[in-house]
Amino acid sequence: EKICVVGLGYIGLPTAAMFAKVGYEVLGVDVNESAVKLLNQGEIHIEEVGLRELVEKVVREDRLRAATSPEHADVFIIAVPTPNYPDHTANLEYVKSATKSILPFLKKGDVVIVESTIPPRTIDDFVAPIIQTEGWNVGEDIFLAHCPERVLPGRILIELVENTRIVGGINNISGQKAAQVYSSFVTGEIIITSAVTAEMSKLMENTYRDVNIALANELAKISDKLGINALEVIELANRHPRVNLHQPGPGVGGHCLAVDPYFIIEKAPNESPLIINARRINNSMPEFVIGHVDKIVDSGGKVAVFGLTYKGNIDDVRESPAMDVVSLLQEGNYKLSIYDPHVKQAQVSFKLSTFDEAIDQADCILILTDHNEFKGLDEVKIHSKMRNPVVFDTKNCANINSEAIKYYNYGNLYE
Ligand code: SAJ
Repeated sequence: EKICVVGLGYIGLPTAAMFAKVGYEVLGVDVNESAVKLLNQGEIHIEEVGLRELVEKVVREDRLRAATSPEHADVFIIAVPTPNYPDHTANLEYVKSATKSILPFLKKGDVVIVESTIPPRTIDDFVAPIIQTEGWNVGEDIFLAHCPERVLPGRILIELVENTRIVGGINNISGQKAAQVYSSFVTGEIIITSAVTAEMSKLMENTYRDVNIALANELAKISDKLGINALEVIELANRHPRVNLHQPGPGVGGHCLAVDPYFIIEKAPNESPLIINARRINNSMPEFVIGHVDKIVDSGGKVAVFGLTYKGNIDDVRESPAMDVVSLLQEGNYKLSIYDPHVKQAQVSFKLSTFDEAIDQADCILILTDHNEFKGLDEVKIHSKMRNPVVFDTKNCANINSEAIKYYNYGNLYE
């Protein structure tokens, strides 16, 4: 059988490689010509643990190749991005053009699967009608399903195989056909449901996390006002068997949690006040951080920002709250140095410093990301090189032991 995967990003490429590994003939399609060229040489344009080796092998064995347009196949998988427009509604242009691009190559009995994260009802109201324009009876001639991806960057190749997979068919037979496709490599459970339930389940997973983080961030603000150690409260409350408070931080980033809840809000704004407020609270955290930097550092002082990525030990700065904190600091009256061992200079428009440059004569180290490198900082160096040895750790990750360094996290900001 032949599979055509449209979109060779963080999801499409590993998925294509996995199908090739288990014996399908796979064509990967992308508009990015250099990515296509690289792939045909057995190389990859993104970073993911284990992916390089896998792709090299399946390309060498002629089971995976890439092109800029689709071909006839038995299964089509659409894994293109669905970014937000500036007003936060979903931009479905890539889904639309990907779906249109496969139309000339469809034959009776083909299976079409959308993996991209999409607002509820998109399969029924947007994707199916595009396929119907060619005269196909969707659900009878062409089987259509939404199978959302749920993998965590850094663990993609493991989670693709082991996670439970939700398969939402436009009708039952479509669900069954799509489930059969995934059963070739998924060892986790495969659960068949409707397309709209699959769409909503995916969105609620990320919304659940966003709302819970907002609750933790709100707790941090309340505790700050009342002089309570928020981090200790979280630890103790979580000793309850049915409580799982999340961790507060400088905000929520990434292209999933900070984006997906808006897909629900867009469809039912009046019914989503909790989700809307969670987004507001999380978006307000960079200002909360700045408010405290203002208290800790005198005007004209030097702030050493540690960490720019949206979470620890990755190189992704997209939608990162740390980038918002940097913009706000740039507007304020500070000298700034910025250090992130995972970010390359070409990724950002401001100058990056080394650790030594960053802390030199600084008045505060501001930790915004929980990279492993920040978990055991050189306290002797910090103490000797900083003008004022102060650390403000918004991720509660640095283990500062020296009494000579003033250490703040969300547990003692009120001090
Ligand atoms: N964060 C907190 N406090 C916490 C946990 C996370 O502030 O207690 C912040 C992180 O620092 C980061 C953001 O939340 O800025 C998101 O990080 P994350 O690790 O929660 O998730 P992502 O965005 O890397 O990946 C999520 C995952 N979804 C869930 O865990 C429900 C992943 O499984 C999805 O596949 C992915 O979104 C996606 O593609 O939708």
